[in-house]
Amino acid sequence: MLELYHHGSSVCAAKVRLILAEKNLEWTGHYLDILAGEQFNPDYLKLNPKAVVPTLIHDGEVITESTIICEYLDDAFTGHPLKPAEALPRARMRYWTKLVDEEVHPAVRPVTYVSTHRHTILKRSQAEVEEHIERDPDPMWRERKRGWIFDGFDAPDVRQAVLFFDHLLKRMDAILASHEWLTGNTYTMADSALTPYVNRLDMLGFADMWSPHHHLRRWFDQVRNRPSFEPALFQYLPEDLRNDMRSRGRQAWPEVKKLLDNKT
Ligand SMILES: N[C@@H](CCC(=O)N[C@@H](CS)C(=O)NCC(=O)O)C(=O)O
Repeated sequence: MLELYHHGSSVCAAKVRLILAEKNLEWTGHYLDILAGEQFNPDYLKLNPKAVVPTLIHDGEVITESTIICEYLDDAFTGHPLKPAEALPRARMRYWTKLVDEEVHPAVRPVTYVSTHRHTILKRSQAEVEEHIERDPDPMWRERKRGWIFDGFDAPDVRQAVLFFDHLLKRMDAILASHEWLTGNTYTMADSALTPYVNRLDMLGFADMWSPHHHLRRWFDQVRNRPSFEPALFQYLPEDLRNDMRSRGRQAWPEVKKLLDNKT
């Protein structure tokens, strides 16, 4: 039995839901409202001491870290393979999944918080906001989160994150100019790993960031047309949160544009 602790707007959880859908696997969900702080509940911390989603439970065994979960699901179950069989394309696939873990995900958090999540969190009292921040077990993320919530676009790491995405989208476009998918001619875990991040920018109304990149636009259309996309990205995202992210994102776009226009 597969159980997934997840949240509707979590890019990392969406990455895992994409693999589950691509492999046609049955699973049971445990929905944690990460904006309300349910990831900090002591019982959940026993499963995932970093207080983040997703967490997979397979027949009672706990597996954390979204990229590891995705590889595990591909290794443990038959069905559509999402890792290339040959060594070179497999290495290329891992280049992208490593990039997602080390650079793309740390950049999406500030962009998402300052554009939308901070507004939801700031509806609480000052003491409740402080408590929410203090409950994050990771001191580095705790301090960065404090900046995103209280300082918004003035937080020191936001500009760097926006410029990172600008650069990433160009790199993806250049690769996709000569391949149908990120690692070659077949859809792999590299494509599913990047999908929630491009979709995040799209949902926030930042698609102008890649309007000149037509290879990337073609890739995103292909990704969106896969049967896995809608259930993995939107089925678990509550309508009010989706609308909130969309409208807050639209309001944030001029700030993002300003950062893009003043790159140096
Ligand atoms: N490296 C972790 C990162 C997980 C992560 O950052 N999850 C976010 C959602 S995408 C989260 O749970 N955030 C909780 C919070 O912001 O307090 C993974 O890949 O699983």
